[in-house]
Amino acid sequence: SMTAVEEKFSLTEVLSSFKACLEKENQDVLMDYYISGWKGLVRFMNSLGAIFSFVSKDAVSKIQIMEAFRKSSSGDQYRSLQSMVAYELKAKLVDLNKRAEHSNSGCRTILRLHRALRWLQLFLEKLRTSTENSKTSVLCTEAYNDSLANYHPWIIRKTAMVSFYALPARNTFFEVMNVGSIEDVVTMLGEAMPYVSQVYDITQQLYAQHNLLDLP
Ligand code: 1Q0
Repeated sequence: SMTAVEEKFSLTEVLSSFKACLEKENQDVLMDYYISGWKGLVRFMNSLGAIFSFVSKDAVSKIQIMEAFRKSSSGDQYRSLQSMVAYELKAKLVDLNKRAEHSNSGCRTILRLHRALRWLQLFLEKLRTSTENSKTSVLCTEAYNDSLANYHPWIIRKTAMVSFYALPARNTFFEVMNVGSIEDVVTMLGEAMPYVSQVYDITQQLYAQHNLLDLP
């Protein structure tokens, strides 16, 4: 059922979570805002139709894993991505070579979302610079092939590609964002995306520094 809050929901608010993620002093990426950004994105995805439920189910399960860590007795350790990495590595809570007793570590779970954030970044940038004749399925496929596809097995790539054909047209996308005119959307994305990129870059650097970019 739709609540008043859901009806007013706009992509501007969702993307502002990624701005709020970044702690001023030390550039830490704050977990609660990171999670709430993802929750907002999932709501958008759900509004695009049931065909994307295989995507949103996986995103939701990863969000839930992170929420459980945050609510656990070691919740404080998960305050930021930086503190999570330090804590899980020190306490040997990360399966580094193959999934075993720590198959759903915070580090490997966030890595999946992090890779998906790259897709989002590429897709929204393509949407921002697209023209009236651009096909969303093409923009989405290109963004996917340059990001997530590299980590997905054939069967998921195939399913993803097929579902992209069900994406609504460019204009519908702009409407669903609930930001205003196409011009307003372009302006908003131009302002908000640098924050998403910053979150992506800082996370990428953190993971590279600790050799965590290939976690199973
Ligand atoms: C807009 C349409 C959405 C298209 C999303 C493109 C990504 C497709 C990915 C399909 C794969 C999902 C199935 C599960 C994959 C997992 O195997 C994989 C790896 O995890 P694991 O535990 O098996 O190692 N999981 C992932 O790679 C994570 C995938 C999460 C994808 C979340 C994407 C959410 C994006 C939402 C934004 C939609 C709205 C954007 C624009 C708003 C405009 C109105």
